[in-house]
Amino acid sequence: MKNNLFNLIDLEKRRQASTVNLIASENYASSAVLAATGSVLTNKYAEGYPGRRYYGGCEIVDQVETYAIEAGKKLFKADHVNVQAHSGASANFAVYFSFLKLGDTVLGMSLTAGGHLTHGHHINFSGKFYNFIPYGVDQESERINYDQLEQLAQQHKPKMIVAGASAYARLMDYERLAKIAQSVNALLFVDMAHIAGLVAADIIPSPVPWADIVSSTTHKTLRGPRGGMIITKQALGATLDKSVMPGCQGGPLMHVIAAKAVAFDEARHPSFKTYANNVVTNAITMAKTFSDLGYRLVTGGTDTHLFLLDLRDTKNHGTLTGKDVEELLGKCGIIVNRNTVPFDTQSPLITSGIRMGTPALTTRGFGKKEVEQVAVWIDDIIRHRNDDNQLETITDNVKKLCEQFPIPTGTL
Ligand code: DSN
Repeated sequence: MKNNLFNLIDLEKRRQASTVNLIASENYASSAVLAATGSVLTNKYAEGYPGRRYYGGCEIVDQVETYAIEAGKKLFKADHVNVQAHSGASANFAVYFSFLKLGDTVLGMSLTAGGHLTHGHHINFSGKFYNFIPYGVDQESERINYDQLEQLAQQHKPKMIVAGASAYARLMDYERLAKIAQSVNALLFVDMAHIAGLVAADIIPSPVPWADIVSSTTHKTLRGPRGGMIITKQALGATLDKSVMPGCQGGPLMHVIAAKAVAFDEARHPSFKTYANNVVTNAITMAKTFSDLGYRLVTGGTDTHLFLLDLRDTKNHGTLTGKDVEELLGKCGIIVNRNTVPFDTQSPLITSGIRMGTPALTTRGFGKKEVEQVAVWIDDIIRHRNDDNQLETITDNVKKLCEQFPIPTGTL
């Protein structure tokens, strides 16, 4: 069994090495992040917080967690940071549990507009426990409709407004969101999971000065271990910490907390700023290439690490769904995910769109030439999808490109 399992890990390593990864929420963690995640800190129980634990033997892990908290505060210029949330969804659960009562009214971006399941979708705990009112994007510009949001806030007087998205390529106006929240006495909660690395590198504006609470994952653009974190204004910190533990979680994952600290330090290195800048430049370049090839992009392009192709515009390819294209590209070694687009009539399992992001391939060292090439290959695969010879040639070329750009194993 053990051997089989390690064979599987080895196979996954090879899969990652030999495919082009365009999943906007994935990345390749450094060997220092992987080493901390795989360390003996996994053996330690440490329920509580530094200096206030329910177990003996916590004198070292206390220092680890304190280090991670301070590194997180420094990186995001934050008053208060909780590094114990196991994941982005757990972080959001803890935020709602801290500051809302069951049934409270909340505004959140709808899933088809680019929001996240935990922002009030009816099949998620958030939509079941709280009275979420969805807001969306403008039909024409496909950007957040702040006027509609303001009007919904005035009408429903929510306790909280949730901003942040999983599939929205544009910057958000945090100042306007904060003003709307203040006008109805609501808390502003921003989930910056997707963009945290770009915020850390100061490539795009930070929600931290504007929001009462900010949650994030640490493994997307931030390139750390799989996990969550929560930032609050000082006055909300004690309530939040109590909700995370003992409210929602038991023992913290000290090995992951150590890896978060490694990632926070890595993100303050000048080379991370270059990386984050390249992520956005690559996304803009790739989006423009698709646009030049005749594809329709949601909002016409991107300001961030991701963009969405709208496959409902059929002139390039006939009728194809997101599911079709995800599967087609996957066979040629290009990994993407199907995604709903604004006002999609397809289900989230089928979708009319494809989401693509550049964090992972930028870590690999892809630049302008390579991302343009990948976009052209994707177009070729779609256009020649019934020509096995063409698909075989592209698949070989994808493998060769991956060999030229191995996944870096070093630390920053
Ligand atoms: N599943 C993540 C994403 O891919 O965007 C969000 O949690």
